[in-house]
Amino acid sequence: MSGSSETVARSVAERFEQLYGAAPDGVWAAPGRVNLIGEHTDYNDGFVMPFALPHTAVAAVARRDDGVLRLHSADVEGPVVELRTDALAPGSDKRWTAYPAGVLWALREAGHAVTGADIHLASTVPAGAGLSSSAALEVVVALALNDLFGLGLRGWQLARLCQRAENVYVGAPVGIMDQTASACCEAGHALFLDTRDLSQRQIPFDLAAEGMRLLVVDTRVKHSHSEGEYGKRRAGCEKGAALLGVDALRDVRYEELDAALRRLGDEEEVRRLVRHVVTEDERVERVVALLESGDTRAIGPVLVEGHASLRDDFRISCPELDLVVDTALGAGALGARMTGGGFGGSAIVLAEETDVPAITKAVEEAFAAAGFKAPRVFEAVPGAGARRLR
Ligand code: GAF
Repeated sequence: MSGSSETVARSVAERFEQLYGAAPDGVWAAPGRVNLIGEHTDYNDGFVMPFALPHTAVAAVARRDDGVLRLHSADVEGPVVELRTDALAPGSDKRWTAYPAGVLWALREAGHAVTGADIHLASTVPAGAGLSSSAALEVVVALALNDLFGLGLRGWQLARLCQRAENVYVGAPVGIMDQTASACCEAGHALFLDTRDLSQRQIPFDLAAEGMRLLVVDTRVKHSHSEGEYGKRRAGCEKGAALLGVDALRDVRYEELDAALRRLGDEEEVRRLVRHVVTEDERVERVVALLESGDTRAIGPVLVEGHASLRDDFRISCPELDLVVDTALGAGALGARMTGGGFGGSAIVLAEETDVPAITKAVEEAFAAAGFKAPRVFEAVPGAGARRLR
């Protein structure tokens, strides 16, 4: 699926009509995201700074009023799946359909009279690459249902419901960053988000105007949040907050970090998790300040610090991600780090435009020499958040 959004909307609508025998009521799109900085801070009530990718999940949708939900995806083999809205139950579905069905369940559970839908989905967000393909699916369905049933919910409210769908219906203990990024990002900007109250600031982020580029390197090592490691990190952070007597690690001030770590005594693993989260929140604030003062190149070393913290303290990197970062820096990148949940997925590289070919070549050669699968490298320009296409 590629082309202008009008072409994409038309082809997704045509496929809908073939599947369901009538035109959809509309077509919507929601993007995947890259996180510039602020990793594993969102479930600690902290700060994040994602931006939207041009890659989107697109949904053609028609409203139904008979309690039936029909789902089809261009990206998964198989026929239309038919479910009853009143039979949707958390944990009952282990397929891709749990994401869109979970959104409908969450809306109904929150008291919204959503009485069914026919949905056809198609996505260009790479799956399992740490670029929020699941959140894009959730948000596009939430936005479509919001419009078709006249719910009047704002982007951040849809994000909360999508997070609930993923936490409870799908069973993945994710934070709120990805859904909010998909729902609320704006083209040409990164989103500075306080995940405690979802207050936000759009920060202009136009690297091309300053002769720089941001590359995404998908290592093609697949990751999944429903597997245990993400949940273990989250539980460790919650334990740290409880031991320190705060609601969330966001409440541990950076200036008081050393004292807090001393209070954790011999809880070595918890100390490492706490140190990552508290220093990462500080790094987000530093990046915001640098971008707002026009010192964009200076964010490079902050990204590198973030990677080291995720690798050494949070321990969620992997050899492929480390190789991207080390190779890119060796080939002249301004900064680089893993992005997203970790254990695979993607890294980002900040570079002078003129250095991009040499860095890309160096990374590809390093992967080949290490015997790793060839990575997928592309440039990321901040795109628009979720929207109606037609
Ligand atoms: C994943 C989760 F879905 C997010 O909520 C966030 O925790 C991220 O990992 C790490 O920053 O993308």
